Amino acid sequence: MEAPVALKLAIQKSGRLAEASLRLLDDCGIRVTATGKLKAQAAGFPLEVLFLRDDDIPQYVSDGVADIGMVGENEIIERGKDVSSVRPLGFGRCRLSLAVREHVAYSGLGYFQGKRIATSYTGILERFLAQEGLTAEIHEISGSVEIAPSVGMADAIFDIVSTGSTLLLNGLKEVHTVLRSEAHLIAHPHLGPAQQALLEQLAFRIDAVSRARNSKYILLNAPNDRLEAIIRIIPGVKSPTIVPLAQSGWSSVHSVVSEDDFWAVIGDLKTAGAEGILIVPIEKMIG
Ligand code: PRT
Ligand code: ZN
Repeated sequence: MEAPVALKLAIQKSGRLAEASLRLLDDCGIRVTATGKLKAQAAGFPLEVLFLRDDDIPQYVSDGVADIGMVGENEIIERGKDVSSVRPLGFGRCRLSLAVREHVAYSGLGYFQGKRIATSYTGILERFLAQEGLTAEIHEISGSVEIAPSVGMADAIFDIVSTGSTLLLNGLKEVHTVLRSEAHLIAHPHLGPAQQALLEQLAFRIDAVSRARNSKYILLNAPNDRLEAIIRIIPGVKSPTIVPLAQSGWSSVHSVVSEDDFWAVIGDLKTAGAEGILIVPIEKMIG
């Protein structure tokens, strides 16, 4: 008998994307027990999970050893492998930036002409310098790039920055952002029909989770003569639900607000006369 088809997903074994990748699967109803082994069979979806170094994920997916993967855009672009991006995943956000020693009087990208720059992202840096018409000496190092200037190995670094505290601790300042990155779901460019169908089911679940993560359910009470103003502030997915309260002349309004403009919306609602505002997380949100 033929083995049932399972989609092979590559995720980071350990590191900054590992936990968030497993949490996303879990929110999609897919349970994976990370046993420290190379592979695991998931429950809740026909999925086989491969645990790899993030650097290797684009290669495994482009070779078809894995059908799909979760990996940072920085690695996808740096590796230059033939993979298609299916979705941004909303975690692992960072930027790839140029940084110089803090006392340098930096006046623009011309500073880097002829300088020594340490990085693990030689491909992205080379392309960026060429595009800016600059020539610099690129020193490839695989870890602790931020110490290169203080040990005299480089004048500047090109590295991943998130909060900026690593730069600060090493006496460096960020002067130019080259790329903003987040984790993406990637796929082998020529999946078979069974794999493609499974990928679509998985992407559907991921969309429902992403939408829910970016939204909050909001409930509030308001006098009926304020309802029009309030509905203008929280139009909802289709339109808000309005339920009369036991107290005459008052209603309860239910709607959905986006995480991004959440605090601004709350302020506007209070000004418009809303009371008893309740904010509730949404578990899943289907299109
Ligand atoms: O072992 P493996 O090769 O799998 O892991 P890794 O050590 O290469 O990667 P890892 O786990 O550090 O990062 C995996 C991915 O997370 C990266 O490719 C990025 O897409 C993303 N990401 C998000 C980050 C950061 N934020 C981040 N802050 N990757 C690295 N950093 C490092 C950065 O290199 C620097 O040393 O954190 C430091 C800077 O952080 P701040 O907050 O001090 O600015
Ligand atoms: Zn890595």
